[in-house]
Amino acid sequence: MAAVVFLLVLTALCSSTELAHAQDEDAPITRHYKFNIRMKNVTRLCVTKPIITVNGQYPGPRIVAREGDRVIVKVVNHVPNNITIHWHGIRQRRSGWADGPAYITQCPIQRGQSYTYNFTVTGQRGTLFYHAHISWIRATVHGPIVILPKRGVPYPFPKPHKEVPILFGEWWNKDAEAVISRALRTGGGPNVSDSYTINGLPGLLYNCSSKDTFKLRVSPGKTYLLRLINAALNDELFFSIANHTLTVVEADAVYVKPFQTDVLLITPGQTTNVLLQAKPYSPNTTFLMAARPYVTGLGTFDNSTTVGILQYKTKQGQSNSTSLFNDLPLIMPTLPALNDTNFAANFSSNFRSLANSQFPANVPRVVDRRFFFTVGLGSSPCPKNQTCQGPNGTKFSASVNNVSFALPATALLQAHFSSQSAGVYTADFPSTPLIPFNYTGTPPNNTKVINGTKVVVLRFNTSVELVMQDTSVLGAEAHPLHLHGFNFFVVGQGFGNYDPIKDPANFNLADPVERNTVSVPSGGWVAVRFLADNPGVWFMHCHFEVHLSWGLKMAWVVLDGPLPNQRLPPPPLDLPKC
Ligand SMILES: *[C@@H]1O[C@H](CO)[C@@H](O)[C@H](O)[C@H]1NC(C)=O
Ligand SMILES: *[C@@H]1O[C@H](CO)[C@@H](O)[C@H](O)[C@H]1NC(C)=O
Ligand SMILES: *[C@@H]1O[C@H](CO)[C@@H](O)[C@H](O)[C@H]1NC(C)=O
Ligand SMILES: *[C@@H]1O[C@H](CO)[C@@H](O)[C@H](O)[C@H]1NC(C)=O
Ligand SMILES: *[C@@H]1O[C@H](CO)[C@@H](O)[C@H](O)[C@H]1NC(C)=O
Ligand SMILES: *[C@@H]1O[C@H](CO)[C@@H](O)[C@H](O)[C@H]1NC(C)=O
Ligand SMILES: *[C@@H]1O[C@H](CO)[C@@H](O)[C@H](O)[C@H]1NC(C)=O
Ligand SMILES: *[C@@H]1O[C@H](CO)[C@@H](O)[C@H](O)[C@H]1NC(C)=O
Ligand SMILES: *[C@@H]1O[C@H](CO)[C@@H](O)[C@H](O)[C@H]1NC(C)=O
Ligand SMILES: *[C@@H]1O[C@H](CO)[C@@H](O)[C@H](O)[C@H]1NC(C)=O
Ligand SMILES: *[C@@H]1O[C@H](CO)[C@@H](O)[C@H](O)[C@H]1NC(C)=O
Ligand SMILES: *[C@@H]1O[C@H](CO)[C@@H](O)[C@H](O)[C@H]1NC(C)=O
Ligand SMILES: [Cu+2]
Repeated sequence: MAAVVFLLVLTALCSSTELAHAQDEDAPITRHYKFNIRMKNVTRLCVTKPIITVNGQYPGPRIVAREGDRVIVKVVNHVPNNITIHWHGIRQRRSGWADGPAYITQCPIQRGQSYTYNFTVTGQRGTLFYHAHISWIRATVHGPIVILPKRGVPYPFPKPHKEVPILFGEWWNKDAEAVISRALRTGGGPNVSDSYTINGLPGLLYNCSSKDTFKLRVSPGKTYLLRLINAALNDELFFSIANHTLTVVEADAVYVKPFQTDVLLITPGQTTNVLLQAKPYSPNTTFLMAARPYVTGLGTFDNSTTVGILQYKTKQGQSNSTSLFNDLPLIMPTLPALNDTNFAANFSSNFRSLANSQFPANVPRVVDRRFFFTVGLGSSPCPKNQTCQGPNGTKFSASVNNVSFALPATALLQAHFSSQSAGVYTADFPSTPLIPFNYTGTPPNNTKVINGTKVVVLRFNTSVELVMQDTSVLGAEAHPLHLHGFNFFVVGQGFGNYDPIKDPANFNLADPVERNTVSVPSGGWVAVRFLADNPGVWFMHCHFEVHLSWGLKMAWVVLDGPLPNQRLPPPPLDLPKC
């Protein structure tokens, strides 16, 4: 048993050494990967089930690139399910055809088909991840993207001894596709997951799981860069390592002003790089790292805790423990209460851009267009001949400005590119709520959402200010909103209803954090700015998969600019058809 885990760790260490020595060229290079999407039987919590994987691996293999490199990934689908892969956080400058969300930028790759994603990694460095972007298949189809700085360009923090991706995930004993399809049929909430995972392993607090525990072995005195990725479907997670303070240095592949913390909060869709400084000696102790959710919504949730082990090597490089963990005391970290919204607000306010000459914060100063979007849950009527398990016998729904987004039968980007939007989408997505109300107070009694495939059309280089306001229609709840194709600057956040007169005075336009996913606070709002300088169709959605399924999503269409290098090139020849 111990040997299995040991091997896993060895593999991780070997590949992180490779990171440092793999390439000798200075110029950007092209990196080729092949993803065979296939079924694999995997056992967790004593349940064996076939899951959809990349190359038989769960989590999937790591993609490594240097800033400036081109990445080419040929995806071959060997499973009955339709597949697409999204390179979460990659800017995809003028390569929207490679972004991946199903029916937004491409039709799915069907069984027996393949599609080659082709993009460059420009102006980003740090950690991102890839995941399937259709239905709930990302539950098992995801993996790290490691973006190293250009050769010869150091990190703006001490060089770590080793780099270790740490992916958080969510495991269902049942097939996750069956879980969401049942929920959509009945209108009720989906079954919650059976465990959280660290690098695919639930950890020793779950039944039948002690051998499936992630183990990180460190040498005294060394510094480690942990590349944290929240690939869970429906839960923000607190994370902490017992008796170790972590230094946050990067978020969503953008460096931040370093700050120290004992506990992190990371939403689905976010990535965070932290430095772990190992103690100068080898303590006679085994430390646990743990993650469990931060939850604000109504309803049931998976309140369990996943743990991994931090173990010190001795001077000789041996572990001071012959077996996995049983002969040294285990210390568990302390995590905030499951509903600690004050922690969430304070923690997120610590993130600041470096905003120096090498890494400036190019915050749009002048705003061309302002948008105010409500985000939250609602309900839609139960079909006449059915009984529904959503609120008061209705079906759960979720919306932006009361529009629950309906996926089209063909991809929006193709319709836009070929000027054939008629019958696919309409350009009348509301800029503000059609019926204003007290968003965080007692909701009006008609909360039924409308369905539609509506987009906002932006001219090239429009600078956008977007305020996203949580609603308490079905109870206040935090929502991690993710924008494709851009990073945005998080210029403000607060509780209650956004005040367009008073709140902008407090906006941070000097060093706001730049990221691709931000949590709209529970019962509050967040303001972001971005420059629409990337032509294409860009999805924006809640990164809670259940809310995405219920319609908390919309799309921005960014038109071509006047110059040749401001236009979206034509689609690749192998782009899948619907
Ligand atoms: C998974 O296991 C089942 C039962 O042993 C077997 O029938 C099936 O072929 C296996 N699937 C894969 C993908 O290995
Ligand atoms: C990737 O895209 C670049 C730029 O458009 C092109 O030159 C190259 O041939 C493409 N490679 C593949 C394998 O499609
Ligand atoms: C870990 O932290 C606890 C609580 O702060 C402290 O009592 C204990 O001595 C520490 N143990 C080690 C090995 O650092
Ligand atoms: C988690 O939820 C279960 C079932 O609702 C409950 O019995 C248990 O006390 C909860 N655990 C924690 C740590 O909140
Ligand atoms: C483990 O640590 C103890 C004291 O910390 C030391 O006496 C012992 O020799 C160590 N064992 C190994 C295998 O290094
Ligand atoms: C290390 O911990 C073990 C288990 O708690 C204990 O038996 C042993 O005496 C400790 N060694 C030292 C040097 O503290
Ligand atoms: C958090 O949960 C605790 C225990 O369930 C409860 O007493 C407290 O009121 C909750 N706090 C908030 C802010 O909801
Ligand atoms: C419910 O009604 C719809 C059309 O209104 C029909 O397509 C469907 O088959 C009916 N379902 C049942 C279970 O009767
Ligand atoms: C359900 O109906 C009851 C009584 O009509 C009402 O008080 C309650 O607010 C409703 N709940 C929701 C979630 O609509
Ligand atoms: C909105 O509702 C909240 C909570 O009930 C209340 O405190 C606030 O005064 C209301 N705001 C307005 C503008 O009515
Ligand atoms: C809904 O709101 C209207 C207007 O505020 C009110 O007249 C009506 O009684 C409400 N209906 C219910 C079921 O609460
Ligand atoms: C796969 O996608 C195609 C094209 O959109 C669609 O016609 C087909 O029904 C889908 N198949 C499955 C199994 O979802
Ligand atoms: Cu949400």
